[in-house]
Amino acid sequence: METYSYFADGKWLEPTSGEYFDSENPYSGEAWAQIPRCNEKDVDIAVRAAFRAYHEGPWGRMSPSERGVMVRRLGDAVASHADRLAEIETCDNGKRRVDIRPGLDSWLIDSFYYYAGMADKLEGSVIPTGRSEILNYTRHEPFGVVAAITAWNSPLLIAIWKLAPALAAGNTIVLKPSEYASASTLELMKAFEDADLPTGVINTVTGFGTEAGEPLVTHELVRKISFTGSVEGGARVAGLGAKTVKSVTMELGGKSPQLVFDDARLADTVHGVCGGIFPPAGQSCIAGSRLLLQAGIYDAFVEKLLEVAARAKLGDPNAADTSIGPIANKTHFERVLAHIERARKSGATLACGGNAVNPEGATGWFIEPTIFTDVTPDMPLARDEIFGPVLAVMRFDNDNEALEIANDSNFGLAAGIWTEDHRRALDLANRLEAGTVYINNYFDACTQSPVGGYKQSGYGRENGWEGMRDFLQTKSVWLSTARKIQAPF
Ligand code: TXE
Repeated sequence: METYSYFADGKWLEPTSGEYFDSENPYSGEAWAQIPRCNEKDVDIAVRAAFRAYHEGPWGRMSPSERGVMVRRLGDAVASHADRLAEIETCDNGKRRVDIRPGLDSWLIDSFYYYAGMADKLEGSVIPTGRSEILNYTRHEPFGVVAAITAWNSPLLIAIWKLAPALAAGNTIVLKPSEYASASTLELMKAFEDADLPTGVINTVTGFGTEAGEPLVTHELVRKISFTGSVEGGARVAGLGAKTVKSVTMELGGKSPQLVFDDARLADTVHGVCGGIFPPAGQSCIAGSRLLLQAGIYDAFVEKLLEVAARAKLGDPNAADTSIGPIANKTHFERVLAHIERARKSGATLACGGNAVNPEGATGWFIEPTIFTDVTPDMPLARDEIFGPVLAVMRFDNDNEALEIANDSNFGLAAGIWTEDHRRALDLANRLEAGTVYINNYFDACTQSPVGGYKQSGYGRENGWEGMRDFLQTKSVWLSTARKIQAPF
């Protein structure tokens, strides 16, 4: 059994409570590691270390270019530790190795290189005030200590999408991964030791939302909160942060619609729709979990969909030929099964799946790819985020009806449009209430392109310039060259 420590002030520390909690491998269902159960005392150690690093250490005095070099070195460190990081993340949350490696070999490293390059390009502007004796200019400045809280479905990706811009902007950080998948983030801290960052610039505490997360987001020295998680968790954290008026970025859940029109390329679209939800076992905030089919192609599309879903091979997330891995943790496994049970009684038709299974003798938490047809927009199945391998299929007749169903949701994270009519596609892309809209593709992302939600899917953005802007605050400086100030009265 591997036993981890938490990382703060440049040191590996034991939790002040002396307590640890188990981390389970979802493929076997067995505990494989012990994780520190941090509390407010540990959080205070980490936050004060980050505060010192920002206000007293070399980090705050570094030039943007020097900081850029450091951030770039973090990317190099990830590249050289990619094997171990991927192994631990798959072990900790069951994410398929084939879904983790591409990021650790390229686009997650690009996050560090992209923002490292942006560190010395955060130009302010000179404002034309029209007053000859005034020089007014703006500066973009870091917040100071950032609290970054991540979810269990993609710990490394979510952490890196926060770390790279926040550090390049000049902030220091205290990370708290989900209690369901903390180990890969701690391994990331080990990898970062190669980069030789000043002490206290990056710190990681582990533990539960209430015991470690709340002391972190309410700490007086924390200035910025970047949260990825559920709507409930996000609303709670935003409320707590508001008490001390902290700036907050929220990446929350989704119930993203896929709109398929009768002129769509059938086989490709079925692949795109299946690929938009089943490979991560639905455990992605942008999973396309609502399928809206135009009446004319409904039956043919569902038939093809069931054929493809039936081909899915559930199994070891380390194996290259595994189509769908396990559900990341037992709590969520039971949550998804409960959603399926409710849906069975909702009047929708269970077209395939719906069961917990043990592929190849695996003893962990597996659920078959599940498709419900004859779903109506008022059913919980069409409204609630299940965050599992469950697709809700609905029917529509025309563009306006499709749009109405698609936007009839509290969520607004992503949407997919499948049609050969580019005018229709662009028109709908403008009218869909979602932070990301895909046309004849789904699920892609890159460091340069902002992601984030509309409505209860959150606010603020990650990636792109928008992702950097959220870790900066703007200052306006007024310099007067006037030789005399008039008497006020
Ligand atoms: O969320 P939770 P989960 C969403 C996804 C799903 C959820 C799953 O849609 O709904 O996340 O993640 C900490 N004070 N996304 O169940 O419970 C908790 O410890 C402080 C969206 O983990 O909200 C964990 O670290 N912290 C996403 C984190 O919050 C608290 C991508 C998330 O936990 C806390 C991935 C509290 N009161 C998943 N309560 C996207 N949009 O990008 C919990 N936490």
